[in-house]
Amino acid sequence: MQQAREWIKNASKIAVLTGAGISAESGVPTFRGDQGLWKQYKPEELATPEAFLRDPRLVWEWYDWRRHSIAKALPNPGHKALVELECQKRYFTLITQNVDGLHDRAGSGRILKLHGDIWRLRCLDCRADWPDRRVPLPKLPPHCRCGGMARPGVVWFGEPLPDGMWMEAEHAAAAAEVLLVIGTSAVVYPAASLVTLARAAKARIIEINIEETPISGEVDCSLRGPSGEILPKLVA
Ligand code: BJW
Ligand code: ZN
Repeated sequence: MQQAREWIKNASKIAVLTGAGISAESGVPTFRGDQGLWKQYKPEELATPEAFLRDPRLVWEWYDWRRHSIAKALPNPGHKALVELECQKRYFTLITQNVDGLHDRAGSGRILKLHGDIWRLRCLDCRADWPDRRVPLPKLPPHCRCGGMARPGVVWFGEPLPDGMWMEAEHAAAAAEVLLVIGTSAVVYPAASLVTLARAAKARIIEINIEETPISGEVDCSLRGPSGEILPKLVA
């Protein structure tokens, strides 16, 4: 912990990669693990473009339910510690796999949302993209002004990440002196490859997770525990 604090204190360029675990203490379920969403729901039935085309209403019911539970959640001390860190550093990039919007609500500035945003909708016909925070949505599936069907503004398996965002994330990871990897199982690509990229560029890598992950063996420091407790201590 002391060593990690020193690395963070002395670095001017920091990149952070977060995953579902950072929102776990806000009451938002993670995907994998015993309490994870994928225990109850199969990814290929809900989080792929094929699943959506097969049964848009079913997929929308799942997202509407998740929007409902996320709307009640509040940012936790882990999200807030990252806002504090952003204020301290000249070069700071927050890269998240999360779609829940809790980093925004905590007050983080620029956020690279690799997997999109559950609070945005996108038209399948005209490609319009707009925010919609209504919970529940009045009609499922929701529609665009043009009459086309809308989909959640998230990235499903097999889909590319939002235009340009991946390049920015790669650039930040390669330029960082320290990469913090928080609350992610690090099994979803290309997000997980940022760790390898930062490592090749000689960044110090600090992992915060309650469990061991596939990257635990290749990081410089693996802090085992809840991010809502560890991050405030690391940043203070
Ligand atoms: C705590 C904690 C606490 C708990 N404190 N910690 C290379 C190799 C192999 C496969 C691929 C590859 N490249 C691409 C692929 C395919 C695929 C992929 O990665 N598959 C693997 C799973 C096998 N990737 C893709 O398809 C991606 N697209 C792509 O590559 O496109 C290429 C392309 C280019 C051009 C044209 C076409 C295509 C897209 C991936 C999209 C992922 N989408 C999801 C759903 C988002 C929408 C939604 O929310 O519904 O994103 S899947 C899901 O997993 C979600 C998450 O962001 C993502 C990662 O999960 P995360 O955040 O790591 O959560 P968990 O639950 O796994 O882990 C939580 C962790 O927290 C655990 O470790 C806990 O221990 C910990 N924790 N409490 C600290 N309090
Ligand atoms: Zn439209």
